[in-house]
Amino acid sequence: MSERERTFVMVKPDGVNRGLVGEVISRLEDRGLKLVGAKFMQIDEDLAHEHYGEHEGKPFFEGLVDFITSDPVVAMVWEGQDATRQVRKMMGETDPAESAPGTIRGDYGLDLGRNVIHGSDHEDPGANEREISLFFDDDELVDWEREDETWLYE
Ligand code: IDP
Ligand code: MG
Repeated sequence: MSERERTFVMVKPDGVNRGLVGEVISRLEDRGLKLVGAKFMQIDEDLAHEHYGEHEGKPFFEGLVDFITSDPVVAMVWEGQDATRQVRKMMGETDPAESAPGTIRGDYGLDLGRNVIHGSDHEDPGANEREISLFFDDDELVDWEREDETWLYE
């Protein structure tokens, strides 16, 4: 059985401007994931470079940094069984045009550069922990038990 773990999720500036923050949170909550940290913030240039460091040098990198720093985001940490992989499944593919209806990107996006949500890559070991610590101090994360947790897990 998969471990309960924490993953980093962010509603990007397009999602914030389009009023999709509540929708994203609702979907993750309804699935049974537990919110343990959240921050409404604007990302500065340095943080953008660190967060997207793996893409530095790629043709879309500067545009990506401009976009992600352009307006506020909602940075969050969600906890649950196999959380990183499950959130990625709920997000869809990187390109909304290739994302199945029913996924967040498949329901709310059309363009690769405006794909509403970020989630840690489950295929990149340690990406979740690395991204969480980039955006949150330990004392900004809350250990708590959801009232329905005993009904979510066997
Ligand atoms: P992911 O967000 O699904 O993990 P990554 O490959 O890590 O996808 O790329 C990070 C972000 O960079 C994407 O979510 C998207 O916003 C942007 N991006 C990736 N590839 C392209 C591209 O070819 N053109 C424009 N933007 C891109
Ligand atoms: Mg990625």
